[in-house]
Amino acid sequence: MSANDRAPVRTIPYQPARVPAEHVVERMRAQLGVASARRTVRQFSSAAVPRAAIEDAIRIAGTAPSGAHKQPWYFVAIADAETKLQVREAAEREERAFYADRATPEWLDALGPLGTDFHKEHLTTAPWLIIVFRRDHEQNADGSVAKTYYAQESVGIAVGFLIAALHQAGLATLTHTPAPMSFLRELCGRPKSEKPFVILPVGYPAEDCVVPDLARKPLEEISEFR
Ligand code: IYR
Repeated sequence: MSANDRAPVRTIPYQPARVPAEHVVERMRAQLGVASARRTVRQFSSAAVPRAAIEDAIRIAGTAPSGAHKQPWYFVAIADAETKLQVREAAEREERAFYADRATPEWLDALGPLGTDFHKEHLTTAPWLIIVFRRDHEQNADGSVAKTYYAQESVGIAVGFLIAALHQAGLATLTHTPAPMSFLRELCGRPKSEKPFVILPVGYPAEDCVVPDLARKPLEEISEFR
């Protein structure tokens, strides 16, 4: 079937309440305050976080825009202690090799000030691990294969939504990408058509949590207006 033969999508009205311009400015300033307070955390409390909150966070991630509306993401949320330990052991195996051999001297130099190493305690301490997969294609109901488009970009945006939602609800995350991550596919029983994208440990920061005293680039350095 060619694109021309397909019925156009049904449309529905979209008229959200209009926010006056001065309120847009105020609201954005308030959001800047919230976003600026977010920090990536490496020390998590083991205090429980209700599953309902994680479910809604994933629903929020699932509202992200995606190429051809293919929604090329899949989330595996893990609270089970034994499974978290398996993820940790496998991740630490990869990370040990990364720090010992795989990382270039330049990369190790860039990571030096952050003080990271192969120990990944957060993978067992955080009450939840959300493992995000990128779907490169999907099976249609009739068994045929449907490609996804801009999957990398789409999943990146969805993870942005997810991190922001978790933060706004009072939870902390760490964007963790052990390399390679293919062990996550086997561990989570996901198909070859899905590629692990990131692990997000989720929970409250530990009581004694500290973060590096880093500054964010100012507006002038990250943008220009014409
Ligand atoms: N994946 C490793 C290394 C690492 C890489 C980057 I780029 C970081 O910003 C932080 C860590 C690890 O998690 O330790």
